[in-house]
Amino acid sequence: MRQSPLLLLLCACTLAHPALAQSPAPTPATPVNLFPEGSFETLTPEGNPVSWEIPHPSYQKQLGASFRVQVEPNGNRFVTLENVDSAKALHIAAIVPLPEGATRVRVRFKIRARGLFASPQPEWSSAQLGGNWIDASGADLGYLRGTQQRIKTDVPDWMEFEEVLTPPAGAARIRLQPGLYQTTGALDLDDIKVFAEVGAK
Ligand SMILES: [Ca+2]
Repeated sequence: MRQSPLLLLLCACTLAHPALAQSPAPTPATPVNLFPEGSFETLTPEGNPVSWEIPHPSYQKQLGASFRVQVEPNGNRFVTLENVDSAKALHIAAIVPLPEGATRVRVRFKIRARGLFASPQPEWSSAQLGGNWIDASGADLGYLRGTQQRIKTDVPDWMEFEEVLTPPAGAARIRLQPGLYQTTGALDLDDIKVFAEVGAK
């Protein structure tokens, strides 16, 4: 069977330039959010946000606390944590892998809070994003210092925060852990985004 001249030409080009077929994707001009699940728009069949660890219902019941997904009139989803015991913490958690060689990480998040009362002690009692650096083996490398805004008073309207963090040596992922720490009241969360820069010090 005879092959068409066009097909032969295409085969010849691929053989002559194998790298053309394997070229890496060009570097995007704008930073890419590494954590789209921070929008809380995608839910599991059980109705929980995808990629998030949610406090077990029995733990919520034990605390008298609650976690729920809410929907604004425009269809946007966000989550609400409500804590009634200032001796306890209520938080959700998610793991975000970092690219190899990340030298700077920016974390953005939007919150709203009402009825906050932070326990006088310990001093870190507050509503906060919180989290930890984790290495490739799963070992804890310490707090994400900078994301602990320690919000102790109400935030009536949505407010966006951004923190620029320097990963410790060996950091391969971050564990985000927003919540109410030894603080009562209600905390709304949405649009948690993570951006990483590679190479630049
Ligand atoms: Ca959302």
